[in-house]
Amino acid sequence: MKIKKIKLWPNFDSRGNETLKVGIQNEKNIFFFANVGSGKSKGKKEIESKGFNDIEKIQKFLDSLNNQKFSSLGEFENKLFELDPQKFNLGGNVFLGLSLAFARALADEFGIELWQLLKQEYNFPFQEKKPFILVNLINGGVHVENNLDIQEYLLVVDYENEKTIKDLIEFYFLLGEELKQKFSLRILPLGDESGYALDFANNLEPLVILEKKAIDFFSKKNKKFYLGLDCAASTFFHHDHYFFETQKLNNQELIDIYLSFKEKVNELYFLEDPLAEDDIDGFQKIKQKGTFKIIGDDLTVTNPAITQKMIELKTIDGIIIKANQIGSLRETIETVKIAQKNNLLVIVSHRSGETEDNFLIHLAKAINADGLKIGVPFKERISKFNELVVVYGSDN
Ligand code: 2PG
Ligand code: MG
Repeated sequence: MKIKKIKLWPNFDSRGNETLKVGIQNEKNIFFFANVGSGKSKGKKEIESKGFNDIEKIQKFLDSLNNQKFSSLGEFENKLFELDPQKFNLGGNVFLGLSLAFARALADEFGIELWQLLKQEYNFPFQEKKPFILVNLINGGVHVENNLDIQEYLLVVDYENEKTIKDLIEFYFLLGEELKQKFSLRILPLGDESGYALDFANNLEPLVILEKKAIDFFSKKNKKFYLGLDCAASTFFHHDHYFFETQKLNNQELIDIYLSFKEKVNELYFLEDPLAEDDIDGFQKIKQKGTFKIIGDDLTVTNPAITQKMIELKTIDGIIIKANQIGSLRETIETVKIAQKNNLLVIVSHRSGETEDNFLIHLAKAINADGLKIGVPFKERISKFNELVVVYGSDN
């Protein structure tokens, strides 16, 4: 495909932060876009993003790609790596955005969907597999100013079709009504991912409320659910200690708290980043218990070399895939392949600062992901759920 022109636009994410929207124009003068969001609880080894101040410099840097022809996504990515091997000039957001916009243009030329193009390009087998979805119903941590140390309280259900989303919307509102009544509130504050973001008695209370409500709701529908937490524990880890509620804890004491949660909330199953990203010893201890599925996010930052190392160190059972953590499609796929080869659960995730770009649903389908973490089916997050119906099919 011949690139006529590349253009960047200053745009904004769901938190109002700067993003750079990438457009690649083909010979028919049609632009194909990508707009990569950003995180707030970031791993230390994530690739930097670029903002508005960098537009002019990047635009000049990219001019050398105008009027060039690339026969495949792989060839185009080779060129990007040749131009900017460390992504210092483009930043992870633009580097990734370029690959995505190019992939969309190429998919259009071939008359196929983005997920089909990615599947072919990176050689993933076709599977009739639908993911489980992790729905972030109650928000805490750095995503909101309430008193919860834990960042995300996740309900996990298998995606079947649009009825799953309808159920989740109903559940979201019923939970909201319950919280209003319980805490005598007329309106509920919402967090960065539009989950409920009020103060609770402690970090356990939201889990107890969620489990009770979910048992009531999903047993009537004959549907299995699990619960999960994204603890994002690096955010409450300072000077070798965890500052959790009013306590200063070592890793064993924090692990004991998670184990005590499990005793009270039986369906608690997934723990993402339960320990800080530098606390390898803590990750090894909790994984060894075998009580939870331990998922790496800040720990692994979608980096193939780090992921390989964390597998060897026996720290994780699964991995969060956020393409912008590493900033390229190629390395994201490398990470996925390492994870799949080692039988890890692969969960594709959004960022807390999202855009209208729904590429992650296509990425999930292309790589046969086990899970998808996309917030709540409400407000700015709904478009990811709607894309799920398009990409994974509906009943109609
Ligand atoms: C996470 C995410 C997404 P952020 O920690 O998993 O829910 O948050 O994008 O702020 O890193
Ligand atoms: Mg996380």
